[in-house]
Amino acid sequence: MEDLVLHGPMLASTVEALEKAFTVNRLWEAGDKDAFYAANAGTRFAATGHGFTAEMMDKLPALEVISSFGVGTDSIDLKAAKERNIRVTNTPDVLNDAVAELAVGLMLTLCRRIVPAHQYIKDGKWLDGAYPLTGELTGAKVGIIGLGRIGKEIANRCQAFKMQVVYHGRREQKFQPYPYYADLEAMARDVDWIIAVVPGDPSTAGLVSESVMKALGPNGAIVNVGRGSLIDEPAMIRLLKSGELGGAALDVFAEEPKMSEELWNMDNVVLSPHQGSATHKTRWAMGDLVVRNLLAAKAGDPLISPVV
Ligand code: A2R
Repeated sequence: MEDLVLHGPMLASTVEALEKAFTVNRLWEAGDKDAFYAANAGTRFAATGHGFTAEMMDKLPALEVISSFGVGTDSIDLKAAKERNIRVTNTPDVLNDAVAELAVGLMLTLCRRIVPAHQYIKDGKWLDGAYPLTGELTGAKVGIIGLGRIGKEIANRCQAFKMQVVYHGRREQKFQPYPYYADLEAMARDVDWIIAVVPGDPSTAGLVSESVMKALGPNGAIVNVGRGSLIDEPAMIRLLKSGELGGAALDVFAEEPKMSEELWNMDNVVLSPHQGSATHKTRWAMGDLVVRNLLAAKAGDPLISPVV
């Protein structure tokens, strides 16, 4: 059977499917890494949910395809792959609904103060009086940064909540029904919520800057389901503390799983441990796409979802 390098652990269903077509060689389990790479010098295929460096590519000189689990490819050295004629695939679309529902869930949780209200009951405080009034999503304006595959699903769900949807990206999408802002700061000034869902790459690093968050202001809040690198995190923490930014609901962090512990105890913050696509159904579908890309590569058929 054809060999395959598996970088790190994957879902049991994915590994099971891989093992039907490949001899799966587990990199993370190898005690002697040099011996592992030497034994896989002729291996053409790899699967990963943990990125892929240029150094790894150099150690696998026959590599033709890396099939990556996830839509974001920021942990894979795409430039190095291109230079070495290695194709890379990802798992777009199958996770749109799961990420979109978490984005809206985080926004709702922050807006209606669901976490502190839950704690209020557990602390026995309801017996002494009603919980304070909260904000409401109905009629509020939300600006989506990145009206892509996931962004459009978020927009659909925000409309179901009777919100006004606008968006920012590098270019206007003429056939979308939502108003476009070329200037992110101008959008931030006009909206109550920002939801960020762009890829993590040099062009998006720090896109949600201190000035954007100041423009969003004390009555505004940011939701991030893209990558931690999109937000200037130290500035965000400062602004949340001073009240110059109203709130934040975050599924991703610059140095995750680490983050400033200051975020843990803020009442105007909701935290989630990178759960966007983390449902049984979606993770199964992502794994299935990882496998289907590799089967296509092995058969010499066109790749299903190539990135490069
Ligand atoms: O800029 P455009 O018109 O190409 O729109 C893309 C937008 N985008 C940006 N917006 C502003 N400044 C940038 N430098 C920039 N770079 C990209 O992000 C597009 O609307 C959106 C990305 O959409 P998709 O490529 O369809 O990605 P998808 O599947 O929605 O996933 C987005 C990200 C992943 O890369 C992961 O980091 C995370 O969400 O799960």
